[in-house]
Amino acid sequence: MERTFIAVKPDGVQRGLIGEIIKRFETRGFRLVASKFMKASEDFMKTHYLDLKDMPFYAGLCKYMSSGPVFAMVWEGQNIVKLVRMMLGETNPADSKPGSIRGDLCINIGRNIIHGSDTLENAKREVGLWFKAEEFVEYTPCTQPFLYE
Ligand code: IDP
Ligand code: MG
Repeated sequence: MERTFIAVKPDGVQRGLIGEIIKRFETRGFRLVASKFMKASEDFMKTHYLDLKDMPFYAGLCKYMSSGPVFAMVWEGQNIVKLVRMMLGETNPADSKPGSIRGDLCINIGRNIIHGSDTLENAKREVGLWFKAEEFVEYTPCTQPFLYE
């Protein structure tokens, strides 16, 4: 089992898309293990996006991501990092296929409504950055034998 970090960005929250986004991961069969509604600081977002520090959009991205609330989540499932990235679509919604979250719900690269970790290594780093150990809820979902052989 893998875990990945997913966040509905401030534009997704403002547009009332938290429910629609959660629904897609729930119906896929993934298991929610932690979540919180919060406003991140600009410094926190600079740490989160440190890999992109040399990009021209870095400052604007971090300012935007800290401008309003985000809905932060950790989800669990087999091969989840890769599968969630496929469900997100491309970074640019204009290149995202219909059926993907970005391909169905947004238009512009700077307002692409959702974040999802891109590699298992980054997922571990991001989960640890956003959540403390006591914020994880342990439970056994009754669906496990019907989702996994
Ligand atoms: P990802 O979110 O698909 O992993 P990254 O390359 O990690 O894409 O970029 C992080 C975020 O930075 C994107 O989701 C998007 O919000 C923003 N971003 C990426 N490229 C551009 C750009 O060319 N202009 C404006 N914002 C961008
Ligand atoms: Mg990324």
